[in-house]
Amino acid sequence: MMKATTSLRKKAHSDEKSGNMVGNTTIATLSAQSERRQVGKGPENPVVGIVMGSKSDLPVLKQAAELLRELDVPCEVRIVSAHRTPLRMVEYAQTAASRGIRVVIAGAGGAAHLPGMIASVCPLPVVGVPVKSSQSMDGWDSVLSILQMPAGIPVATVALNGAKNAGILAAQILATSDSTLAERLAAYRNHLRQQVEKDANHLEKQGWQEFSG
Ligand code: RP5
Repeated sequence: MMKATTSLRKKAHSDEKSGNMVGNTTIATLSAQSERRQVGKGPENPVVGIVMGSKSDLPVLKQAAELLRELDVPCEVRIVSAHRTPLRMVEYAQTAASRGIRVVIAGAGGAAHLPGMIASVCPLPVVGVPVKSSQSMDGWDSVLSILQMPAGIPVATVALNGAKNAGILAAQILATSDSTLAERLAAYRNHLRQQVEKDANHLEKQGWQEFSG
C-alpha cells in the first residue's frame, strides 16, 4: 500500500475541517481510498510512461509527473530521443504495453518526432506535449510536428508546454476503468472550482483595484 501524497493529505485535512464534499463523500475519504487505489501496484508498477527527447525537456514534463503523483497514479519518467537514440525509442515503444504501461505521455521540442514515432510503434494511447525548446520558432515547430499526425496514427496533443494537462488526460483515460481514480479527479476539479470561487468572491468584495494590489 502506498502513502497518499502530501498535498492530497493536506487537502483532505483542510476539507475534513471545513466539511468540503465531493458528491456525498469528503475529500478525506477520497484520500483514504487513494491508499487502496486500483491503478497499478506501486512505483515499481507504473501505468503511465512519461518520455522526453532530452533532459532539457524535464522542467516541462515533470509537471505531468507531479500531477500524477498528486492523483496517486504511478508513472515512470525516461529520456528517449527519436533522433539521437532511435533504437532505444523503438524498444521503449515496443515493450511499454507488456510492462504494464497503459498510457504514454511523450514530450519533445523542435522537430518533435518522438510522440508520433512512439505512437507508430506502440498500441497505447499517446498524449503529446509540444515543448518550447531553446532554439524554438516560438513553439510552432514542436506544436505542428506533434499535432499534424496522419490519419490512423493519432497523438492527443495538448498545448505548448501543457504537461500538466497531459497528466490529467492520462489520468482521465485510466479513470474510465477505475472509479476511485475518477473520484480523485472529481476532487481535483472541485478544488479548482473552489479556488476560482474564492478569488471571485474576494474580487467582488474588495473591488478590482484593491484585489490586484
Ligand atoms: C528535442 O530537441 C528535444 O526534445 C528538445 O526539446 C530539443 C533540444 O534538445 P537539446 O539540444 O536541449 O538536448 O529532441
